[in-house]
Amino acid sequence: MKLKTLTQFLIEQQRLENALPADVRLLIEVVARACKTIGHHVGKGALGNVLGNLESSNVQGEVQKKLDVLSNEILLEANEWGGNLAAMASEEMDSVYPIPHAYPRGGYLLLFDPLDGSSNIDVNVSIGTIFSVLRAPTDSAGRDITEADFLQPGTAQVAAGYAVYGPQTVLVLTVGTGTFGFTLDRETGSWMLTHENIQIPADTSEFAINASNLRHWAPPVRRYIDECLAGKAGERERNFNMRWIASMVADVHRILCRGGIFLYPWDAREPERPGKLRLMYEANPMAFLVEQAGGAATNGLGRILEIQPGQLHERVSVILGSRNEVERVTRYHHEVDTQA
Ligand code: AHM
Ligand code: MG
Repeated sequence: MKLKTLTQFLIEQQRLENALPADVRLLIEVVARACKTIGHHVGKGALGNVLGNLESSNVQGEVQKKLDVLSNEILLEANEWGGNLAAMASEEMDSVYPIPHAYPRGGYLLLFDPLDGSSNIDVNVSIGTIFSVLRAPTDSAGRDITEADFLQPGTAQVAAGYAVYGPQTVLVLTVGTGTFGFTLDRETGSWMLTHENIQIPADTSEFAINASNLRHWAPPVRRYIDECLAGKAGERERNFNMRWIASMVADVHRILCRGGIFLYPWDAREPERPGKLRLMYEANPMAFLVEQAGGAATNGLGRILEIQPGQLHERVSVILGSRNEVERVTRYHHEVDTQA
């Protein structure tokens, strides 16, 4: 079987679908190349002296792993000189990273979580890179890019994707024409299209949630999971299975491959915080990929992609995956709202 390369796929998207400006195509290729480099370091593990923590912590007060910081540097260095970007933003940086004046400035903004699944880095469990591409606002030409320029809803994304560093290294991508997966051929170094037009089944009997937080969940989440756990004898009249990898990339990848629902909802541990996951470089790109694959993504009340961000590092409650299950949990939230 002759497989298409990522380059071929992107050129066809540009040519046939007229879906992709040339500079976005080049930008995606650069991100994909950076992911290959990150995957290479991840693969070396202890041999590359890349495991363990640094003394520093990031803007959200989380301990930084060596690989978090290295991955961030790899993405910045790969993307700063190409002329396609006006600025970047990352989970690992307090504020925006403008393109240095030494390089030409382009019309796009890149956001990323350089290495998602931090708690799995040192234990050889799948981790990944998540990214999102936005247009720089037209009125930003000729002035410095600010954080406010990034605060666009997920519906404005031009492209989004993730790379998962697991038994295989896989890149999953959308430019708004469906969701496509590419496996890295480790011998030739090429990304090959192996998952064409991914579709998430609308129904599922598999859920993913960190059940250790059960006592802190809101009633609609508790109700949904209780009903799943009741199995065949309960309201749902079927048995459910549970998976929790604690790397969103790996959990979402499984859902894209075989369906399922992923929940990282608001909980009462830190009630003022809307959730753990970050809207702009975790939830939005994943929601775009999932919707493009026929799934759904909400914060319990509405579409994640329609949320107007107020801050770069804003957090959000996340419920995504198989459409009918996501709609059910969302309905449970609305029922509580209308009863209140
Ligand atoms: P990170 O960006 O610091 O790695 O945190 C995000 C990760 C997600 O990949 C994953 O779904 C979640 O945190 C797991 O959280 P928990 O350890 O609470 O189960
Ligand atoms: Mg993350």
